[in-house]
Amino acid sequence: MSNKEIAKIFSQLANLLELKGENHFKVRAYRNAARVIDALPESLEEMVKNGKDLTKLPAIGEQIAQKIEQIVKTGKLPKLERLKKEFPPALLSFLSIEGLGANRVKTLYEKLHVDTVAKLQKMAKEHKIRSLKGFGPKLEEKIAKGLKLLKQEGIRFLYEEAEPFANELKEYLQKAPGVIKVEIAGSFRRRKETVGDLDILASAKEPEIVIDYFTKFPKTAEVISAGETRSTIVLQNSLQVDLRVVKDEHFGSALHYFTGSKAHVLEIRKFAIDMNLKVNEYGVFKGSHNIASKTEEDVYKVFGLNYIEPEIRENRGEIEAARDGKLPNLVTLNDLQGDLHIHTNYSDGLASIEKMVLKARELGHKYIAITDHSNSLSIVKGLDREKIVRYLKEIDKINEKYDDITVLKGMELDILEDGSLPYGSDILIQFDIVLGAVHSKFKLSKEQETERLIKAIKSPYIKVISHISGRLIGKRAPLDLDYQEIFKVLKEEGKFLEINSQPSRLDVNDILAREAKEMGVKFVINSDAHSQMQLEYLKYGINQARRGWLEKDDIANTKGLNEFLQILNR
Ligand code: DGT
Ligand code: CA
Ligand code: CA
Repeated sequence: MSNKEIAKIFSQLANLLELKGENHFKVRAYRNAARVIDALPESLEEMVKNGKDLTKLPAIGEQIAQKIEQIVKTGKLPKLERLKKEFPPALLSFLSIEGLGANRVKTLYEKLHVDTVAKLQKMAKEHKIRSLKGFGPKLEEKIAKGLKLLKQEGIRFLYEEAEPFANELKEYLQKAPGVIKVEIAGSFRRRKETVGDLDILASAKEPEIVIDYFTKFPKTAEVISAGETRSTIVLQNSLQVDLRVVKDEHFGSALHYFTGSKAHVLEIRKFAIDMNLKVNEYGVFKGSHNIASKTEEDVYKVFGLNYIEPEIRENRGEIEAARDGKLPNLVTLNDLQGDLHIHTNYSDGLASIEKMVLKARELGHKYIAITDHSNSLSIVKGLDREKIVRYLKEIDKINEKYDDITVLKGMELDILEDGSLPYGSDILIQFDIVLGAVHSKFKLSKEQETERLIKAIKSPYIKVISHISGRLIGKRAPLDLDYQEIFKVLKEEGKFLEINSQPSRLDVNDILAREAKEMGVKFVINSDAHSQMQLEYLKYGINQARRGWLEKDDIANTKGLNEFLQILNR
């Protein structure tokens, strides 16, 4: 069981106890434990197996340690199972709606008997929520909006949530008797930020044996169907998994079909008709003659197309580009030489500056920027000058100590409501790189928000705009901004647009990234890590960049340090 799964159990436990009205110290203890476990670099399962003392970990006491052992050994926590039976399952999902904490969810449940998404939607529509104590029209509107997001995205899994299951399933199926090839297809292979379900393709001489083995996957909660060549299961975490087993000689065309997207596959089909060919999951047919089916490369080749990477198979012009030899040469993780958005325990990160630097060196970065939050570097009534001095000195010391990595002095600066900055030039001038970000006040009009950002971009100190839309996938809608106008200014000012690699942000998204690229904007891809483990999140940012057709040259942190600093300070 992965740390992520264990963390999720504790966070659900905290939520349910809160709904129940338990002592809030207890609730907080579980929530803190979830946060620590989620960010832990070593596997808890391994630690338990090796008899390590878990209470040495931060936020893990005797009781929580016992629970962890129980989870690792049995796969579940009886206390959580019991609590889950006390509440309708929809209440847990309500908690992910912005503005709804446990108390309010409880009120909705007790006063309006709201226990399904549909009922909550109905109550919002009939304006029955606004008159509840502690609610009001604004909140009612927010709930309605949040519900919409929940329905659109909330039932989907974040790519990163699905990833460990995809890997585990692939490894498992590779051990199925008689299996030849196994590949994860569908939106997961296209590296979409969320996936509706996992689609797996395998090849074998005797599909039934593989299907039977598949339904015995240990984390299966329910077998929905198990036919001769296809099967669907639902895992314990409610992720659905479809398996198709084909003959090995059809693997390429089947992989192309099941990778999708539907729109891309349909467009290829039209392309085939124009060439008097027919295409389906078994191959490309000229009359009754199968002329391409072994590999995806073969399939594209018979159409005279260059190979199209899965990330851009969305029918957004990739087929024409493949025909005309104009496909982008997509950026890869190896191209990155630095990471410019990293938090430490100077603000809300879990590790020290040095710990983050050590991990970044391990990952092969040539340079990084430590960028703690501006408000953590201030005290209530203004700047904490002493803290800033300590912070900057510590970075100097680390630069003296390690000669194979350069640590830039950075800060993630809150852009104020009117677009001005909370610090003056006396402070800002001491920093190598300042990221501008909007963290609060998601309530201005579109024009005001756009103005706010443009004003910040024009400040000589701000070099990067971080997580521009402010969205949290499935939880908080993106800011309504005039993105084209902002991209124009970014380009004019030579400032960078961040692709934030946090799995629930992935901000800017693929579509906006491509639009910005076409307008000549340059990017940085950053982890926004709050722990050592999260430094590896860059791979998710890379996925999003690739989906946005970005190439090495579009991204400033693919350059060596000197060249990077040159373009940064141009
Ligand atoms: P998802 O699961 O919502 O994240 O998105 P996908 O793209 O994984 O879609 P899914 O799971 O419904 O189907 C997997 C692939 O199978 C899809 O990308 C293309 C192929 N496929 C499924 N249904 C159809 C269909 O009705 N027509 C065509 N042409 N292809 C289909
Ligand atoms: Ca799918
Ligand atoms: Ca599917």
